[in-house]
Amino acid sequence: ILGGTSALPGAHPWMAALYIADEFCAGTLVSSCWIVSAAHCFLRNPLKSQIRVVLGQHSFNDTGPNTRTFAVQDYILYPPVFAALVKLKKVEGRCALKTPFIRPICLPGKDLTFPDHSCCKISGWGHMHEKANSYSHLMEGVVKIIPFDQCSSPDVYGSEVRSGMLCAGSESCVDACQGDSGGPLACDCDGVSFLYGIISWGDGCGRSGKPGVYTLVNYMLHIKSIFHTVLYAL
Ligand code: 4AZ
Repeated sequence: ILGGTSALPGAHPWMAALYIADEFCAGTLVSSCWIVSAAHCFLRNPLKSQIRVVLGQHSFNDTGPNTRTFAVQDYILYPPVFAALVKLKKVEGRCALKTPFIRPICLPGKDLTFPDHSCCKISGWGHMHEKANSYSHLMEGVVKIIPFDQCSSPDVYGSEVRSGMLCAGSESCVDACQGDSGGPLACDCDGVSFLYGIISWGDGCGRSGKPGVYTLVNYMLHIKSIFHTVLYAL
């Protein structure tokens, strides 16, 4: 995350750290056994045995008394909107148990939409500058939803942004960067946080006129019945 601030431990208890072979991505815990992430983290077809998911993590690559590490039972990709679902392998019959540092985020119902210019939060362990070469402790920042017509105009991303995606950015250059993808764009409604977007891609990080692009979670839930079946059948 660029231009953000340090998150307090436990402030984003749905954050998942995905160690995938020699790559790193974020993800979001949406129920005890399921993580939502980004498909491009899996495009080299990693073996399930090459993936570890750490919940309750504060600093990159750091486990401790508040973290729980899981192997992966399975993963499902939906490349058209760059989404992935990851199922955790149970330990003694269970996946994630709630703690002050581990808790799922709410999924939006199809009627929950946040209007243009809404402020939402991003968080992650990704690069803090476009040319950084290390990951960080958990950072957070606020970004604003940008009208689709603006983001799909030729001087921004043109037809690279499609339906099922949303753009968000900030005048103060808060943005996601490498290592943040798969993590949440969390929007609050009446004090409850919802997983509204998945950090996905963008032209660099924090460049003016080049906002971050996110997978629109309610779109993916409602066009792709497998996601709906998997995620709402829990
Ligand atoms: C990445 O490489 C990445 N500025 C994620 C988000 C953005 C850029 C790169 C958006 O994972």
